Amino acid sequence: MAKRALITGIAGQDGGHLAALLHGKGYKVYGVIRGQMEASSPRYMQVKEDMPYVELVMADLLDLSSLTRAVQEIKPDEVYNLAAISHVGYSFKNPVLTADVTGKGVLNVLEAIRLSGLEKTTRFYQASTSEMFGGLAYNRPETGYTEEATFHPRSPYGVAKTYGYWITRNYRESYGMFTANGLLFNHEGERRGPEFVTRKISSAVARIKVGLQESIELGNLDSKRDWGYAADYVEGMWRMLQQDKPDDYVLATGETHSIREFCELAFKEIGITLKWQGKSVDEVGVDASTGKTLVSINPDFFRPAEVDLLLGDPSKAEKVLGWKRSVDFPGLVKLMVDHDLKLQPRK
Ligand code: NDP
Ligand code: GDR
Repeated sequence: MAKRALITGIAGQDGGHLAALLHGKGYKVYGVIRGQMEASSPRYMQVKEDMPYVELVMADLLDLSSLTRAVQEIKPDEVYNLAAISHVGYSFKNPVLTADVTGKGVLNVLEAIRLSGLEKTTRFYQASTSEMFGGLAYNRPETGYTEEATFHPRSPYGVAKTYGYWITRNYRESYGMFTANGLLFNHEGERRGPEFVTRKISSAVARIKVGLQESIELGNLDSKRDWGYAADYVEGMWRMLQQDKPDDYVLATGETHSIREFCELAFKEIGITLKWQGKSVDEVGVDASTGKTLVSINPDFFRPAEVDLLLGDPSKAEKVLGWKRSVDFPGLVKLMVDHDLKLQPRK
């Protein structure tokens, strides 16, 4: 019989990549979607069209009874908990909701499995994050964060995810559940939401190219991230649940780059060399050949506390899981800009 996988957050970036991967491996894939599952609702229609092979179930991370019902009906072999309020900036504005969904929501999924009596058979993946490390200078290993590094979360999102990480470990230690934390560094691609900086840039660059947009406003240009390609990372999630023993793994590229560098490479894809002028909030990125301003700073995008630099060390995942990312930083930028150029209307 085909293995059954239940994915929460099916409508998000990773949900789409993971559903495709598992479907390709012969799984029967179920996806949690929230809200009223009317055939006429745009989210339902979009997921159905995008992934016709996924069976959608209505549940909410805030609602234990809906999750328990879903788990009892499906009896999944594997549960991938990807649902969350995942935008760091948004979490500062909605910290209580973020704690409930991104933190306590993890407990609800674990409890749904346990209350269904499936704690010895259902394997559980938790979408943990590099945001738990915090990137502060005192706590920044030179060769990158490993599974053993200290947490110092810098946002309500990071704090909520840290609860999710520990409750996942606690259910492993308390009830012998097969639970794994993926400590994933930023991963991006053509499915990335437009509210995240990479997709905001790639989409703006494509629109600027066809004359639909003049320029782009960004926040902190100097933070650095370890950016990989999302399709590589969902392969790592699956591998974590295929091991003999449950454990926690970092997935990362081992390279770090600034938002500024992402901008430069993205504009290069459409033949523009960016030149930076001015300082602080008055800094602008201009087209080196025309002088036209293409990037400016809007302090509204600054965060009350920032994660300055993230760099991961994926040695353990490479060694134990045989995992390796296939797309490098320039390859990622190109893939995203090319994709967004194709979405633009033809003249
Ligand atoms: P997205 O923001 O693209 O997707 C998150 C999904 O969670 C959305 O589909 C959203 O549903 C769903 N969701 C939000 N609230 C609820 C709720 N109350 N009940 C049920 N579903 C809900 O995230 P990604 O795909 O990028 O990331 C997947 C997971 O991995 C997240 O948990 C994220 O925090 C984590 N992560 C992501 C990294 C990355 O770089 N992408 C790195 C490390 C961790 P809706 O569509 O209805 O809004
Ligand atoms: P991040 O991703 O916070 O790392 O969380 P995001 O793309 O939102 O920000 C990355 C960095 O870019 C800076 N930045 C901007 N960010 C956004 N969104 N919009 C802007 O205009 C902008 N300008 C500059 C930010 O300040 C930040 O330093 C992502 C999410 O997917 C999390 O769910 C996940 O856990 C982590 O990655 C790993």
